[in-house]
Amino acid sequence: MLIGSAIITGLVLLLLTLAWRSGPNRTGNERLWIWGLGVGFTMSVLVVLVAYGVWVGERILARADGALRVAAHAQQWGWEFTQPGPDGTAIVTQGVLYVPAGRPFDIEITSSDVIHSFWVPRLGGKMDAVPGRVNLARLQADVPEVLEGLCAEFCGVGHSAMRFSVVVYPEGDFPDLQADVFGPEDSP
Ligand SMILES: [Cu+2]
Repeated sequence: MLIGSAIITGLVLLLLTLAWRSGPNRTGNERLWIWGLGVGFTMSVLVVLVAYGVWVGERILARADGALRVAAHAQQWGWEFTQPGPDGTAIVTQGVLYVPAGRPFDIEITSSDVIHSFWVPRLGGKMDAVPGRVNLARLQADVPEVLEGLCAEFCGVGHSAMRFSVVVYPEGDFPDLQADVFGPEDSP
């Protein structure tokens, strides 16, 4: 973003200099620069950025295609997760979410007290946990690993300790249930 904005700023300054020097009687070449780059280039960049933003936003919308469903319940100051366990039936865990690798899942995000926010930076897609509402996000973890997640909305004195881990396991090979991988003691 820094490089892109530096290039665009440089172009704008160049166009400004051209316009400043030429006065009201512009040559065809200068018109090309001012309209082609000043307007055409800017609009093209904006359209590409907006299209990319819409595409990224669409990807984290839940769809009715039978994807795996899990749930995240936030409260001051911790996370409780509901997900399919080793034998496929639902289990409830504290601070650790288990999801299979390479398969999209929809996560229902709720809160029982104040507004929190579910965020696993490596998976993208940050979603608020709002009392009385169920927010849905679609996520996918591609390879088996353990990811760190956190509350991304200040929610009181225990906010910084409101971390959790996401254990991504190979499909069909549920790992041993474990305690918090990223517990409060790991918080900065
Ligand atoms: Cu918080």
